[in-house]
Amino acid sequence: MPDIHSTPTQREYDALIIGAGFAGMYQLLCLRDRLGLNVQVLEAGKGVGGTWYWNRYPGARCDSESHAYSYTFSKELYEDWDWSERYPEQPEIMRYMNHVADRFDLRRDIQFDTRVVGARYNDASNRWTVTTGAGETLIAPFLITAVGSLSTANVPAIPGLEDFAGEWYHTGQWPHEDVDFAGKRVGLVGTGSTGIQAIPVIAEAAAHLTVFQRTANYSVPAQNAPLTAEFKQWVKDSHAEIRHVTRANTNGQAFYIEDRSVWDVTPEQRNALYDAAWAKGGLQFRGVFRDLLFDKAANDTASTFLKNKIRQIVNDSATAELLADIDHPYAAKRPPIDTGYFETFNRENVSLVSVRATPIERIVPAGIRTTETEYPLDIIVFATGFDAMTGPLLRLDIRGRDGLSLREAWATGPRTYLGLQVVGFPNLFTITGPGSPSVLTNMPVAIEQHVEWITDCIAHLRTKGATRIEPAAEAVDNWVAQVNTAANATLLPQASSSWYLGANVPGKPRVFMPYAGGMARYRAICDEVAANGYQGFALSY
Ligand code: N01
Repeated sequence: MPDIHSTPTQREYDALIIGAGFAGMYQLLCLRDRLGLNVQVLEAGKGVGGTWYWNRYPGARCDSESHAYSYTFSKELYEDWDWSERYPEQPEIMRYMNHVADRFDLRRDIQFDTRVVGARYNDASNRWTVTTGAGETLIAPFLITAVGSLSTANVPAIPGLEDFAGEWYHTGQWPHEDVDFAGKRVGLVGTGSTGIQAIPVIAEAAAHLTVFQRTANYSVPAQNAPLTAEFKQWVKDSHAEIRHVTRANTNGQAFYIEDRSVWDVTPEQRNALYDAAWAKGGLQFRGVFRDLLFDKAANDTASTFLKNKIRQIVNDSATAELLADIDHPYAAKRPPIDTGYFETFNRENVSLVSVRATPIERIVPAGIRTTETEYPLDIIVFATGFDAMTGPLLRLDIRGRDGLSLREAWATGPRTYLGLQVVGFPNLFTITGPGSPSVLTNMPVAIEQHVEWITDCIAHLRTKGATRIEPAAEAVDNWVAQVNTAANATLLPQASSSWYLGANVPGKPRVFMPYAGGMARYRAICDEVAANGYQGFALSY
């Protein structure tokens, strides 16, 4: 029975943050503990973790190395935490994030189980009103989205899904209970980083696994392993050095791209370098030569090496050819790394279907039907990625001045200044928003940079007595042009099916969304903008 004394709740804060992943947790800490603001975080999940809270599919593991995939803002936190493996598994990342939440007493200002369904800016009061799914309203002058770039699941609209008699899952909305694959015929759609992580693990558990591949993909072995005591000690002793490297390079990783061209070495030396990088494993493969992402002929040498590896590993030549039939330059799509991916296709219980050659026609109660045949299945796993970068923001139904919706403002693609702010949406900050390096980097590094910049900006506004910040239209035009120039200087736009371009979501504008000019350059631009009195932004008093 409803309480007759209850009134609609309307709570006021200095700042509201949406999301309690890496970004929201650190933003809370900065605004609350460093600036002394009254802050509320709203989080849809029942716990902290953000993207990692939902992405708990079999084999989920970070592709950045653990010593780089950490907060670095606190030396004590960095030195106290022990990662167990070279690449942390999802449960270990969740333990880390819960440890951070406890250590900094963050939970008391996070409201869990709360999905934001709308945010409106009121020009007269210069306040944001945020509405939750339960009908609460919260008000604050500053609204900060910390919703991640890869958090809106892309479930393909394949006809017949609702009729499927078995179970189906999307990797980005994985249930918290175990999914039992034993004795089951499983179909997995998608061979991006997620599918490539999940396929070997599901293949071990299932009676049979059918992989439905649309675009073949490169992959380099992760060479994951438990960390030795010696390495762990080195990490603890090297906080300053690791923090410096991750902040000084282009991709936020703990390694530099070699300052060496593909054409500086002989073909034999080149292959030896690729072999060594393959044996070492991981995303460093991209760093063997500086021109891999800029010179197509240079990239072809890496591409040929990697396709030959597939042919060496996979026994069945027809399957090997399907897997090696890759249509884009190496690393023009986010390069996956794996543990036994190509080897999995040598198992008796695994088969590969090219849905490029024989597209999926529909899902039927018994399984998946392609133009060629029907595949009987008990479970379908969609490893079909995300409505990346813009999806998590657009689903919040954000409306700025005069009711302008973000969806309208971005009808032809995202338009931001530095990936941080949007014209018509004063005092809204988008952590790792489109137009910032975000997904082209190691995310915690991009997050720390954005959070610290936003914190300094809000501190500056308060010191100066300014109440409102919004980018100038000209600054946005100029930044959008710089984002395009940076992308066009690379091979990245050549991967026509890439989610960087929004190509994986039907009807989404084809715009290269992240800033490809490198994390170090981007940081320098942001620092300069701030040093010049927030150049390109209009401050009102
Ligand atoms: O998603 P994806 P993901 N029918 O979009 C296919 C990060 N990540 O979840 O290429 C058939 O890359 C699609 O085919 P195509 C990482 O940044 C990080 O794998 O569109 N197939 C593709 O093969 C990564 O890049 C970690 O032709 C369909 C696949 O599904 C990002 O997340 C770990 C289809 C989707 O690949 C996204 O990776 C894992 C359809 N209708 C992921 N629709 C870390 O380590 C889509 N596909 C931190």
